[in-house]
Amino acid sequence: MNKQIICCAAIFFCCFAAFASPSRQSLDGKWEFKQARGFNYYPAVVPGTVHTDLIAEGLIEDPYIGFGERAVQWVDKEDWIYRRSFDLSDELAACGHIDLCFDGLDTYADVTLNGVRILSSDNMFLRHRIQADSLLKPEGNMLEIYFHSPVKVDMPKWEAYPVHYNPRNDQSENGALLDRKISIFARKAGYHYGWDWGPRIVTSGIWRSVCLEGWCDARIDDIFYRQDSVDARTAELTVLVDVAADRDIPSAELRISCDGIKPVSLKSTLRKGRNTLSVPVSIRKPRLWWCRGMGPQSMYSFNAELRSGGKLIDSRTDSIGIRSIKLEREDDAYGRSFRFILNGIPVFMKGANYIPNDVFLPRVGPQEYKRVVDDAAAVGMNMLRVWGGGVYEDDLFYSLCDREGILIWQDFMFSCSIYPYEGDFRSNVLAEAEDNIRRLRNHASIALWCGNNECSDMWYGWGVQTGKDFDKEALKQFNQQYYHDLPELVARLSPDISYVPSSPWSPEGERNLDPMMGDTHLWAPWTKRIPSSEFERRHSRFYSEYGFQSFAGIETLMQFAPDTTGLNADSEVIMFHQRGGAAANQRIMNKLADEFLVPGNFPEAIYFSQIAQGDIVRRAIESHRRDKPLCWGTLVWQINDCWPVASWASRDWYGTWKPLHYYMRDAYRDVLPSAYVDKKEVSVWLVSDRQDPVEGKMHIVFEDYRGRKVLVKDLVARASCGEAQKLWSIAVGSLPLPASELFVRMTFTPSHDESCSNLRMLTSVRDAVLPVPELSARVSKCERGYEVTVSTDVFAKGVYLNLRGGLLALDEDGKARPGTCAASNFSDNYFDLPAGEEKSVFIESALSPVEFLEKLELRSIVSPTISLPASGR
Ligand code: BMA
Repeated sequence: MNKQIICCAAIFFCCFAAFASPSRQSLDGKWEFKQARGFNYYPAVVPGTVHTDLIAEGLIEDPYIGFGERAVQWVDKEDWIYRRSFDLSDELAACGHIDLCFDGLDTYADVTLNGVRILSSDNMFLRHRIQADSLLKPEGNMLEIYFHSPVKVDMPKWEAYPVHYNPRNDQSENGALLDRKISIFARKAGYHYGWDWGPRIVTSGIWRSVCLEGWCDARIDDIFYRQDSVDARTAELTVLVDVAADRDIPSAELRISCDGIKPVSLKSTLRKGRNTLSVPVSIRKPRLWWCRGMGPQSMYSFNAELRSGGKLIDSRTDSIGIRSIKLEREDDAYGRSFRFILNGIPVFMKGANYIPNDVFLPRVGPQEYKRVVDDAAAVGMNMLRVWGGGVYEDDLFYSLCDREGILIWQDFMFSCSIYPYEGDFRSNVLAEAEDNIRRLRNHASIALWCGNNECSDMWYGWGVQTGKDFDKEALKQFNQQYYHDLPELVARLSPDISYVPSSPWSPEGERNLDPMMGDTHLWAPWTKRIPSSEFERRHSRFYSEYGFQSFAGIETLMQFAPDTTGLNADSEVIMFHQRGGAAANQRIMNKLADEFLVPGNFPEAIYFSQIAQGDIVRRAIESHRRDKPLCWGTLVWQINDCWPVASWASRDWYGTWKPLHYYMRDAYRDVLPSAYVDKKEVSVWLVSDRQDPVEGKMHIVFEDYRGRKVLVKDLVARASCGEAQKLWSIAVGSLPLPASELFVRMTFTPSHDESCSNLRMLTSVRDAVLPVPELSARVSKCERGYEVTVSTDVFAKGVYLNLRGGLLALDEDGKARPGTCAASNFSDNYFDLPAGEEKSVFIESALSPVEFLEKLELRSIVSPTISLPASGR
C-alpha cells in the first residue's frame, strides 16, 4: 500500500495567511526523463507516458504504425526516472501549508522531493496529497519520480500465486512473458496488457496532473451533495463538507449558497485534522436534471465558502444536477426488472459501452473528450457504460456527460478476471474505490456503480475453476470484494446511487445467468456461426453488451499500414490490428458470405463488413426497443477504439463514423416505426420513448427494388412510453411479390409533429434480388464545406460517400493527428436510397472545389465505386 513518508524537518515558511483561499502552482509541462540505468536525460512532457516521451524524442517509433507495438515491448521491463526542478511562486511561499498533489501516477512510483522519499505509490487510479512544506525551498527544488517496471514488480507476485485463472485478454505472449499473465496484480488499466481490441503496451508515467497547493488554517477537502430525496416539489439535500484544519479553529463559518436559494450558514468549531460539516439544503420546485430526450439538463451552481473569524479561507463552486436515479430490481410478470428510474419515471436506456480513447491516456484532451461525448449525444444516446477494463475517466468526461444528458453506468475497474483480493491488494482497492467514488459521485450523470465487468460470468461460466482447494479461497475473496466491500463503500459514500455486483448479473444467477432476471451480454450471434436474426429472437431485461465487428475505415487503415498495395483481410499487418485473431476475421467473412455479399477486394471487405455490422446491430436495437416493457435498455459494444483496429466500435480511432454510428442515430430516435420480419410474417410496430402518448398515421408501403409500390396500408397508430405497440402484420406468403424483391417502408406522422420513417428489407442482402443502381451526385460549395446530393434510379443499399484521403485532417507530412477527433464525417452516409429518390448530405472540408471533386467517390453495395459522375462537374 501507499506509504506516505511525511518528513518533519524544520518549517521554512511562516504561516501568514496573505491569501484567502488555497493557491495552486502547476508542475505540469516540461520535465526530463531517462531510463533508470541509462545516463542521458531527455525532455519529457507531463502529463504523459514513457512511451509518448520516447516517441517525441525519436527514440522509439510510433507503436500504432505497422508492427510498431512489437518493437516497444522492452519499455515495460525497464525502470524510468522523471525529474524536474522548480521554484516556489511568491503566492505559494506565503502559505502555511504546501501540499504536493498527484492526480495519477502510473503505477509503481517512488516520489522524492529534494532527496527525501515522500511517497511510494502502487495504484494508477489513486490521487495523492502529500504535505510537503517542510521539505520545500523558495528556489531550486528537485522533484524526482522513480517508476519501477510493472513487469519486474508483478512477476514475483505471479510466481507466488497458488493458482492461475487465466485472465484471457492479457496478451502476455506479446510482451515476451509467455503465459505469465501478470495484469491482475497491478492496479492499473487492464487493457494496457492487451484486449481483444487493443495492443499490449504497458505504460508508465505521470499520467495526470501534478501541482502544489498552498493553504492556511483550513481548506475544503471534499464536498458531497447528497440528494436524500428529490421530486418535482422539493429536493432535500445534505451538503457534507470535509474540512482539513491545521489547528483548532473556534469560530468557523460555512456558507452554502446556490442560485435562487436562500443561503444556508453553519457556525462550527473546527478541530485540528479532518472535520465533516453537514448542511441541509431544501430546494422547492427544483429545476430537475434529465437525461437527453426527457427534459433539460438543468444545473445548479453551488458555492461553499469557509470563513474563520469572518475571513474567507476557502471556497469552491460545483455544478450540480438535481435528480433521483435508481436501478429498479423488482419481481414482475417476466422475472425481475432491470430498469432505471429517473425522477420517478422509467427511462429506456439507449447507448453504448465506452473504453479509453487511447492507450496513451494523456493524449486524450478536452477536444477528444468533447468529440466522443458529442458523437454519443448526436445519435440520441442517453447512457454510456464506462467499462471495467479501462480507467475511471477524467472529470471532464463526466462533466460533458452531465451537460449532454448522458447517464453513466460506472464499472469499478475489474474485468474478466479473478483478482488477488486480500491483504495490501485489498486495502489498495478500497482506497481506490473510495477515492473514485468521492471524485465522481456529485455528477448528475452517475447512474450506477457496478462491481466489475464479466468477472462473475468468468468465474461461473468460463470453466476457469480448477477444483483445487484454492478455488474456495478465491471465491471467498471474490465474494468479499463484490458482495461486501464495494457495496458497503457505495452505501456509505454514494447512498443515492444503486450498485450491482457485476455485469452481466442476475440475483440468484451467479451460476446461471438468467436473462429474465438481470442484464445480459449477448455474444452468441458474434461468436457462433448462427443467423444474426438470433439477436431478434432473444429476450432480456436489459442488454448491457452485444455487438458485431467490422474493419476500421480505409483512411484509418492507411495511417497504420501506409503501404496498402496488395493488402487483404488476412495480410499480416491487418491481422496485427485485429486482436480477436484469425477467428474474428473468419466470423466477419462468414457473415458476409451467409447474409451479405462476398467482397471482391479488401476495400470492399471493409465497406461490406461495416454495412453488415450496422445492419445487424441496428436490428438488434430495434428488437430490444420493440421488447419494451420486458426490456428497458440496450448498450451496444462499443462506441470507440483506443487505436486503429478491426473491432466492434461504431466509430474508429479517428472518430470516423462507421455505418453503425449513423444507423444508431436512426434506431435511437424517440419515436420509431419498426418492422420485424421472419420467414412467415412481417409485423409493423411503433415504439415511443416520449412521456406523452403519441398518436398519428402510419403509412406502410411494400415496394420492390425498382420502385413499384405493391402494397399500401394506412393505419391510425398510437404508442405510449411504457409499451411498444404491434400495429399490424401480414403473412409473407400473402404478399404480391416474393420477399426477395421487397422492402417495407413505414412512415409515421404524429398529429402535431414531423413524420419519421424507417425501412427494412424482407430478406438478407444475400437473398435479395437487388438491381444495380445508377448513382449520380451534384456538388455545391457552401459555407465551411460542400453539399452533395445523391440520386438513384433503383433502390440503392448502403450508399457510401468517400473523400479519398480527405476525411482525416492531415499535417504537412500527410499524417493524421493521433486520436479520436481528427475525422470529418458526412452528415449522413451509408444510407439506403429508394428508387427515384435523392438525398443531400453535408461535409465540412477545407478542400478546394477541384480537389473535392477529385477525391469524392460514391457507391452502393451492388454498384461499383465511381468517381464523381459527369453530372456533378
Ligand atoms: C465483452 C467485453 C470485453 C470485450 C468484448 C468483446 O464481453 O466486456 O471484455 O472486449 O466483449 O469481446
